[in-house]
Amino acid sequence: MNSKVYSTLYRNSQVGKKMLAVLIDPDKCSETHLNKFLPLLKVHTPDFIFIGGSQLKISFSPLIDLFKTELHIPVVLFPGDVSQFSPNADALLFLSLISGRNAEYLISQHVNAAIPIRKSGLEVISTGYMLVDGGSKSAVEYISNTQPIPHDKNDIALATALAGELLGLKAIYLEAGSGAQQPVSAQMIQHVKAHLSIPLIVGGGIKTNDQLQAAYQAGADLVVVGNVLETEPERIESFVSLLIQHK
Ligand code: 1GP
Repeated sequence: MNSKVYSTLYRNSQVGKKMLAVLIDPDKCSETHLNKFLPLLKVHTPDFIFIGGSQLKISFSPLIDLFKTELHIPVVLFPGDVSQFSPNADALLFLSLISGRNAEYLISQHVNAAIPIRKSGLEVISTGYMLVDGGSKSAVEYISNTQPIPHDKNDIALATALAGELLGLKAIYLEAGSGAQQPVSAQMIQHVKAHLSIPLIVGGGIKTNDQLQAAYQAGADLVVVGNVLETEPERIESFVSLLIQHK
């Protein structure tokens, strides 16, 4: 099976080359925003575009095609549920919400999606998705009807991430929730990273260079930023400058 995106993710994580993904939520991506954001992304280009949202029901294949053609970087699906699938993407984060105990998001959606995904030939990156308390109730928490891991329970986070790795998942995503008041703490990232052998993705509530730097220094291999760039797209310039220092 095709593993181009994962090879990059894994190789970079092994040599400590940090990566940045910009999350695009098609529901919030107006034409006006795109006209401003795309030219900036062409100059200050992240490693990946992630595309997805919690409530998305519209077809977003044209948007995937646009990012692929304009930026020449991989576009990775970051789906809120099974309906958010497009064979046009380069890869799919096949997320299992391992911090929760709701079978729907642990395995059930996956059963429904498995056959079409396999038929599509799309690269699949099985990912342990871990929701961590970000200071306010997140859309993921509400929609998935699961409880996040408390912000300071680093051992629970570590045990959950390790269980994911031992089950054969290929990456772990520590998620404070889109627009979180506080990102995942540096202590939690550090604690998980110290014992994990697979790539560590971190996202949720990262709005400043200091927060991005803290996540990288604590051990995040790939950081995902979304919300802040919807309101302040020009911030991508300083994020990418910081990223370059970690390459
Ligand atoms: C959300 O981790 C991503 O799933 C990004 O979060 O939108 O808060 O940057 P933000």
